[in-house]
Amino acid sequence: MAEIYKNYVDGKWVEAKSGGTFENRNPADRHDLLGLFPDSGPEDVDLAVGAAKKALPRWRLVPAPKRGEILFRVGEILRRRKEEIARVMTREMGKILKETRGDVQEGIDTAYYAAGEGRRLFGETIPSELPDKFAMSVRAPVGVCGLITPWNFPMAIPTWKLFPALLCGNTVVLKPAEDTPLTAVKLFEILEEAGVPPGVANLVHGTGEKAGAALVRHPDVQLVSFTGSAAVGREIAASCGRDLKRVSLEMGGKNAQVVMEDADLNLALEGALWGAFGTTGQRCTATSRLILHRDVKQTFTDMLVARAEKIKIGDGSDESVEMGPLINDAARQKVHGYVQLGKEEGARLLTGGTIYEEGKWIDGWFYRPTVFDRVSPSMRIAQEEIFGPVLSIIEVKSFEEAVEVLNGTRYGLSSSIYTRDVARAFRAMRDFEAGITYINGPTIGAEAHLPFGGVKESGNGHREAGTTVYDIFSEWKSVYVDYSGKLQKAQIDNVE
Ligand code: UN1
Repeated sequence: MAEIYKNYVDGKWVEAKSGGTFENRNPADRHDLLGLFPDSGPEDVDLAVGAAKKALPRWRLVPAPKRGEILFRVGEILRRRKEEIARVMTREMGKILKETRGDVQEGIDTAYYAAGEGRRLFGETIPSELPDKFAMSVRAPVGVCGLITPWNFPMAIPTWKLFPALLCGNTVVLKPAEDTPLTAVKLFEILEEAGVPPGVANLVHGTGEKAGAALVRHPDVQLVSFTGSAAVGREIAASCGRDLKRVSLEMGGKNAQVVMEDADLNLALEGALWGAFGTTGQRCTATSRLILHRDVKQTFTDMLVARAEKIKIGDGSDESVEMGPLINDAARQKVHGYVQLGKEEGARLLTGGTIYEEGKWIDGWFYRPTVFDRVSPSMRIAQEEIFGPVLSIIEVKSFEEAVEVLNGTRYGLSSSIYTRDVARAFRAMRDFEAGITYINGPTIGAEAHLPFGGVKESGNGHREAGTTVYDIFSEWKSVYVDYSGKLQKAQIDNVE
């Protein structure tokens, strides 16, 4: 019998009202069933939002340093349970243990950061224009927040949203991706153990179409924070726009690594391999375009292909494996479809481009590391997010052309350049259209205490992580205190 998991609403573990469930299976082995999870609908979302609304008046009055102390305990428990959660995550999501440990670590770092922020959460004091008058700005919570998160970082991304939201005094409902619900259950067990009061954080499982959409549309949800595809983000933004809700979106990328002729090629090679094939290419920050200066193109391409062919594919729970499966069958079909398209568009397939099903791997969603050469910047494989281990090489003649190619997509999340020329490095920092730029590092590796997000269709102007995420989850209020004892009109009304 498969284990049956539940939603977490108002401090209790409950089934979906309909009694319906969905399966959670291991992407490395489709016969491995992790459990059944509630297939929630609008009525379940309504209960969770109701609980969050009810808990808000008390939670917003808990002093921020105290809210921070609870989050510190969350971090401590996450640290204690790191290995157990990493193993669960590898089993439900597929990425290798080193990476799932990193994913949990990002949650730990985010918890500690939020805990510290509880003793800051700064506003400003500003001198008033008038005598005997004091002016300041303070932060207030926004209200009930609906959080919708993807499967590729099953712990890190929920914590990026949840911890700052709670620290600011909001209450939340999380709808995690249906491919990775068990990691979310672990997180909520920890919130409960750390002493997050009932109703403050609620968990509703289910699909985006049913549970996610109901959360976005619920009239008592004041803020929606979503990480996922640009197509879904657009729908969410439209719905929130109509209802005048605050909405923060982190969406796709078509991130590029530039390798100039003066680069340290061995260093750039390690970066490209990690950026393109780490997490099987399923990071929003993954490297999917490699822009090579023509003077190093052939050498670098040969080095890359030789190494890509040696990557050990398999079940991520085996410590010697370097690349796990894709998340599910649909993802693999999408990746394979793009590979066919690349060939039709005239790109040259150098390696990979096939499903990997040797031996027992026939039961998982494995795909070979794939490299295309002779890709032109306008091809669809160079423009659209593939979200798999597929890297497209584009040759350029100059730094200026590299910038133009790098900027020539709808997206602008992460970017990278390998060069030894300090002037070029600074030009890249200035001219790359991206929320994140790495100099002599791959496109992945964002740290939890710096702003994370992208320009153009990668986002809608917000930044998670860093200090900036605290602006998403708080409302600014300006406060004036007049101690003159008389009516002092505003400065503009006193000017002769
Ligand atoms: C994502 O790509 O979906 O920079 C998040 C990184 C991680 C976070 C990535 N710290 O790769």
